[in-house]
Amino acid sequence: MSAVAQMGINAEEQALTDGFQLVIDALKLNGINTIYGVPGIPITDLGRMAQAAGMRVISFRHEQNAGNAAAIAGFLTKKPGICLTVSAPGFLNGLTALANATTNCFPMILISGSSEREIVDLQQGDYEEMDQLAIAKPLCKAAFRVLHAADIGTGVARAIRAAVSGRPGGVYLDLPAKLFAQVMDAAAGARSLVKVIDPAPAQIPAPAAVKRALDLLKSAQRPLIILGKGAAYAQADDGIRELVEKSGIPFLPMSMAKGLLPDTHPQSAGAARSLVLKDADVVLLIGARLNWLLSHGKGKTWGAPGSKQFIQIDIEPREMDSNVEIVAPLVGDIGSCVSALLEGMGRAWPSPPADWVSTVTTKRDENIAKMAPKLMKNSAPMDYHSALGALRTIVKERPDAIFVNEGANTLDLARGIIDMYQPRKRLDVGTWGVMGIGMGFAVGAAIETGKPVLAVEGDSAFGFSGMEIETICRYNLPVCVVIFNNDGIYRGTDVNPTGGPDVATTVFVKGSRYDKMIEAFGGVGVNVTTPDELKRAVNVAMDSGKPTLINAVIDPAAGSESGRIGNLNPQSALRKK
Ligand SMILES: Cc1ncc(C[n+]2csc(CCOP(=O)(O)OP(=O)(O)O)c2C)c(N)n1
Ligand SMILES: [Mg+2]
Repeated sequence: MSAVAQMGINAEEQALTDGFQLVIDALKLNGINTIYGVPGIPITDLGRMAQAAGMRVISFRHEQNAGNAAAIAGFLTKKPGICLTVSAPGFLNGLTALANATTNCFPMILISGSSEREIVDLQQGDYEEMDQLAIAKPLCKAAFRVLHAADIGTGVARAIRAAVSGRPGGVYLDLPAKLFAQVMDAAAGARSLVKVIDPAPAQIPAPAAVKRALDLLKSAQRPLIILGKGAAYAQADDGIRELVEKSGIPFLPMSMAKGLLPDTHPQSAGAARSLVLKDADVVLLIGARLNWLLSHGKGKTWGAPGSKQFIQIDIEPREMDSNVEIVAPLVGDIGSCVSALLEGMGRAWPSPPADWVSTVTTKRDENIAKMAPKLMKNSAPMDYHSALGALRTIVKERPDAIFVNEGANTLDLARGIIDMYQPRKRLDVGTWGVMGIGMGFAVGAAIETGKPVLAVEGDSAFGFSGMEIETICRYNLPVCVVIFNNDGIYRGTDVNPTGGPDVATTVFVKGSRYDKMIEAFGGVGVNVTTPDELKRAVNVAMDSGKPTLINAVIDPAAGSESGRIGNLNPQSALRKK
């Protein structure tokens, strides 16, 4: 072939684009610059090309952890986090994270490669054959498949809108292998892309609904504000703080709303939870759902039947009345609803009755004082309180670090003991109480925020995503993992009732040294047995920013069954304890 003819072909190639490139261009056009995933057929080259195109492509050891990283990226940034997987098994591994994201209202998009439609639909046994779209549909907010390169722009745009508009959630985007190799004219390809304008439009509450809510709130004798993780997601931090402070009403943060206002705020009722839930007469829910975490808004926790009236702010109209009657529903996005309430409150909003406020603060201060001595013990073996007492000081001194937390006792006690000072710094097991979010959340949070991460993990909880410490070392992320090692699930002391050679179902190898695991990947491992040693080791890790894993030896007898939710274990009348 002549040199001139060769040049002609090159020029022609330059004027073409393909499915791989269009997916990357569509994401970048919409400001999405990070992908979390695991490579393999048919998406290996997609990851390579995305990296070559300047995107951050973070490869994990298991898709569930990549999915959790994407989900928490969505929570922290209000942009959908992207998880990229291979077909069938990789897709299924990512699906747990997608379902969990949807349950928690985190915007994410699971993009999975899939096998050839012709073969899948005839069930002829293709490589990693699975009808992924059908399987994903009931587990997420929306699911789409793109068959033609010219539709990639529309597919990505629809996925983004579905993930972040209204109540955020998980979206599945199915991209069959053949799509990536499809070639089309580059100019037509560029024109086919869609930049999503205003992906999460404000939803303004109706004035009558705002008035109804304020009238009820004003009439309250014992008002309470409950902040949920939706309030944290909204990034309406200043407005929410102003609303709480202007109203003078005690507030209770749900777990991932901690720090929206500091836990040390004078109006915080965090340490008087039982009292405020039982005795409040009007409750304003801001981005918090009346699910199991709030005992469904009824029963013993909530005091006398009929003693409560609820005002609820939620972007999803169908959330109203899901568990109990909502007397004043306020449907809209949280930022707009809070602004409308503030405006309606005017200048002269009356303070809540002083005896209510002082009852709450007295109870809170009593409970805090009761707890204090337990947090100060410096002995071995550590119990949860003494170990958490050490970490509590560290978080106070480093309020902008991100705190990731999972486990049973390790979770429930840390939630109560560790005060948070800034919004969106506490990331945990969320609505499902799922184990396995730890390392995915830690990686996602470190990548998205650039802040140091402190992940406090039960030894069981850690095991669900533990292999990702290699990922943390590979990307040299400023993550310090502390494992509360009590030799098992809830406790390390159970015995096999038969006396047989198998250990009990809830216990692990005694005296495990998780710190040695990270050394295999060049990270720093430390074994600690006292709160002072723990404090020292965490401070060194946080100062250095080096990937660190601290094995914190906890008394195997210290925990209780299922942490704080042992009451949810079914009890048969036949089973004597
Ligand atoms: C995916 C998943 N599997 C199982 C569970 C049940 N579960 C709840 S807490 C927990 C582990 C608790 O042990 P650990 O993390 O060591 O915390 P500890 O109470 O011992 O401090 C398990 C397995 C769950 N919540 N999620
Ligand atoms: Mg444990």
